[in-house]
Amino acid sequence: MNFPVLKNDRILRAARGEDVDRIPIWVMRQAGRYLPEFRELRSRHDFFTICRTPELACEVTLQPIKRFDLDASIIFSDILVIVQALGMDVEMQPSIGPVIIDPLREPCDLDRLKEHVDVHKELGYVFEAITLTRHRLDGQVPLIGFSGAPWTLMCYMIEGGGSKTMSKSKKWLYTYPEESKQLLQKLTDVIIKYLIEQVKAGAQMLQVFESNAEHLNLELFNRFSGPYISAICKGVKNELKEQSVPMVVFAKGGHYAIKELSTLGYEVVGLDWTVDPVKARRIVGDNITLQGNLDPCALYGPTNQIKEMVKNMKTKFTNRRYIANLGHGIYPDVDPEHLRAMIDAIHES
Ligand code: 1CP
Repeated sequence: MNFPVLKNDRILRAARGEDVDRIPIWVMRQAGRYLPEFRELRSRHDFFTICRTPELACEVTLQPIKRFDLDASIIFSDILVIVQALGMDVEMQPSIGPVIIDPLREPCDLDRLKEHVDVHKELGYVFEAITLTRHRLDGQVPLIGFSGAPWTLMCYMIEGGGSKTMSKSKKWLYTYPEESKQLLQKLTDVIIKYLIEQVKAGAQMLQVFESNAEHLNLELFNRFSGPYISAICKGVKNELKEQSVPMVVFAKGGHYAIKELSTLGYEVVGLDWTVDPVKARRIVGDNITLQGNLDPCALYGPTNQIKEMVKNMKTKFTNRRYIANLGHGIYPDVDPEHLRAMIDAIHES
C-alpha cells in the first residue's frame, strides 16, 4: 500500500524493549469530547456515522495529533462495532452512552447472532479509515488499532449498556458457563479476524481493552477472560507472522491478574491508575513493557501539580520498557491544556 516512511517509532521501540531517546506517550480516548474540535464535528454527525465514514474517522483521529506532541494515534472507532457486526443494534445516546437495543437474556438468544461474520463486509469501514489515516499521518507517528476483549463485549451484549455490577453477565458465568464460553469463543474468533485485517490495512500496534476486568476475580479471569485474550494474541501473531505488530493488553481493574496478563503473549501490559508501577514491575519482570497509568482525574488539578505527579510516575516506571498514558480514558470535562502539561512533563528529561 506504499505507506509513508515512519518518522517516529518510539512507541514501537518501547513496546519491543528497545532503547528510546525519550519516553513515548499516547492517551486513551485522546480523540474525544474534551476537545472542542471533536465536539464541533460531533454536533454535526451521529457517533456511529463518524465511525462508519472513513473521512470523518480519519479527521477525528488526527485532531489530537495536530494539537499535541503525542507519539501515537489511535483509530477513531468504538469497541461496540463488533457487537453490531454480530447483528445487534447499538445506539449512542446522549449523556447515557452506548445502548444495545435488544440485549441477550437467555442462552437461546445466542441464536440471534450471526453464525458467520464477514469482517470485510461488516467492518470494512474501519479498515478503510485505518488505511486513509495511515496515509494522512504521513509517517508522523504510528497508528494504533484496537478491539474490546471478549468478556467486556459479552457484558455489553447482556447488560445492554454500562452497568455498575455486571450482575446479569456474571449470572451467565455462574449459571450458564458452557454457553458463556460459547459466546466468548464466538467473539474471540471475530476479534482475531478483525485485528488481523486492521494490521493488513495499516495498524502498527494493537490494543485489546478488557475494560470490565474489575468485575472478575483471579478464578473467573482464568476461566472466562485470560484464555480468550491469549487466544487473540496467538491467533493474530500466527496469521501475521513477520508482519506482526506489538500488542497491548489493558485490563481495567485487573490488578489481581497482573502476573497472568504478562504471560498471555502481549509485549505490553497497560495498568490502570490503581496499580503501583513499582509493584507491577516486580510482578511482571523485565521482559514486558508497562503502559500507564496517571489517574485521569489528576488532570483536573493545577498544572504544576500535574507536572509533579508525572515526575513521580516517571521515577516509578523508569524509562525502560515504558509507554506513558493515563490509567483509563481521558474525561470529557478535562481542560486540553492540562493534558498538554502532562505531555510536556513526560517529555522533559
Ligand atoms: O457521544 C460521544 O461522542 C461518545 C463518546 C465516545 C467516544 C469519543 C464513545 C462512547 N466512544 C468513543 C471513542 C472510543 N471508544 C475510542 C476512540 C479512540 C480514542 O481512544 O481516542 C476508543 C478506543 C473507545 C473504546 C471503548 N468504548 C471502550 C474501552 C475503553 C474504556 O473506556 O474502557 C469502552 C468500554 C467503550 C464503550 C463506550 N463507548 C462510549 C462510551 C461512553 C463507552 C463507555 C460506556 C460505559 O460502559 O459506561
